[in-house]
Amino acid sequence: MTNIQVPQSLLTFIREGSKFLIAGHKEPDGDCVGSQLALCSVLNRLGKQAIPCSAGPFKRPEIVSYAEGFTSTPPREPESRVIVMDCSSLERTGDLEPYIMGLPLAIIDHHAAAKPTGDVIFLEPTSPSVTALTLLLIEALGLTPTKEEAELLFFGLCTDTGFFRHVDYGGAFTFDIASRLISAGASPKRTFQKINGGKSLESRILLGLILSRTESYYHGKLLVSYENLEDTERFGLQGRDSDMLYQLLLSVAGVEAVAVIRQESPTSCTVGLRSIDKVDVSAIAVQFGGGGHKQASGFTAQGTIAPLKERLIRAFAEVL
Ligand SMILES: [Mn+2]
Repeated sequence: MTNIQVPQSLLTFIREGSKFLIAGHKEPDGDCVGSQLALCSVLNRLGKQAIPCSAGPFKRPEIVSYAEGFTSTPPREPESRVIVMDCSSLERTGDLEPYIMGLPLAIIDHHAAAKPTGDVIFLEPTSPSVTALTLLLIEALGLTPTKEEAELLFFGLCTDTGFFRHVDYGGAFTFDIASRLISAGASPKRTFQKINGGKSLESRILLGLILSRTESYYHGKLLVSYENLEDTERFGLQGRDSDMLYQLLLSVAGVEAVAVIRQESPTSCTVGLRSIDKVDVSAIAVQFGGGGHKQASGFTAQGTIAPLKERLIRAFAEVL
């Protein structure tokens, strides 16, 4: 099982407060939104006021429907306390920062590189999601999640783990949490549909177009494709589904890394890089002035697709 302990100071912070602003990072994801809304619901059940706050924008299709439940200009009262979820600094909350600055602050996060600042800190990098930590918090408060809270928490667990695809050896804790949330009323089937369904036909056609242009290098270890300005004109930014695109390209036998170049304007491109295991694509991205993680990174570059593609393929020579 797990030895994650909910800090006593966090329980006290919650018990002694009556009005809470529950904030998350800008450009929220499912984990952020699910944690915030479930915690607000729990605080309401405890007879406390809790306001979900986010600077937005709610760009990811699976969370768009939650946007209306959040405010970006929360009221600030003398007795307000702030809980920041899924990030460790006020700066990451974006335009919320001036509204919550200087108030008593608790942090609940699971990012390994985080350097949290706050009066109370619950940082647990071994946790697959902040929603998992939120479940532990609910249980430590002596409660069990309602069906609606369980659905929100399970949603965040699924988005942060790529519906459990990123869970590796030692991941039993993730399924332990999942089991408790399903017992409390969450449905894996409905959650999967909510995350992966609801796409436009145009977005599937765009995926097909980009896939059909894929070229293979280094005996199939590197796959490269691109999206040009005409695509963006025809399908718009909403039509993009990067996660599914990378998933499909990374499923090819023998592939180790994937690059997708997008012409964003007549003079600039963005490049997304992904790898399966051994290749550190963040080292490639850094060479082009970008950054990210070992398995997922990117950068922005001046110029057009063709010359950039040549340079990018050369950069992979050392690692493939
Ligand atoms: Mn998260």
